[in-house]
Amino acid sequence: MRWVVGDIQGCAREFEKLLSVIRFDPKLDRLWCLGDLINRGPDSLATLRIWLDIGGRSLLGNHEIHALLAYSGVRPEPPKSLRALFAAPDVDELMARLRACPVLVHLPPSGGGPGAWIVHAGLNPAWNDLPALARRLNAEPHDDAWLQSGGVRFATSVRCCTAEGLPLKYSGPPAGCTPPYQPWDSFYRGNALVVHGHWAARGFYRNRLTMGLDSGCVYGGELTAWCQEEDRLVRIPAISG
Ligand SMILES: [Mn+2]
Repeated sequence: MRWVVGDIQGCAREFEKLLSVIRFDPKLDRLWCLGDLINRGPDSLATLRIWLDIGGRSLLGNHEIHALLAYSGVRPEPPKSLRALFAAPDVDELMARLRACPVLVHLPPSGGGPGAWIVHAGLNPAWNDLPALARRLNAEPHDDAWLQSGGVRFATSVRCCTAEGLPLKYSGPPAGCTPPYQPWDSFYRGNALVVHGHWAARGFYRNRLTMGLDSGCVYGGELTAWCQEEDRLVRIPAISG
């Protein structure tokens, strides 16, 4: 099975619980995280260790970008919740793994389940040729300039934007996006399913062609995973304490 998992944000215990509930088998199954594996939550380092252990893959999220820029000194202070990660003996290797993550990926249809594009936050209304964009963005050198470039920033941070693709700095629920701003997905004119994370205040939702899997585990919500073959959801409540 191929599983797509929403924002974990250092919630290692819920991640472990999810893997056990879905009986994840690294020999048979594949796991794609939507980005924001780390930061904010209780244990970013353990989350990365589990992720690597099971051969997981991930998209780049805005929290990975933030961590990578802090690690290379572009941003002055590492966030507090990343101190254990930055102090790990193999931090160079862990950061290299995060830096290698792609921004936009197509999952071909599998076992009767629909194909899907996956991206951390969303798509710009101006992006018409997703295969060409994905090839170009993912193939560019993943240096600090790339992490801060327009396309990467948009795909990893948008929630609301204008029809022309001008993003609004906003993290509240969709109803708070007032014209000319709208949730980015209301401008999506493609015909393939797009699965994304990043919008905890929106929570899990599914429309005809877009689905959001960030159900705010780090805020006491749930960790949500989607099984592509069976087009099925599994939701793990946040573990308190
Ligand atoms: Mn995010």
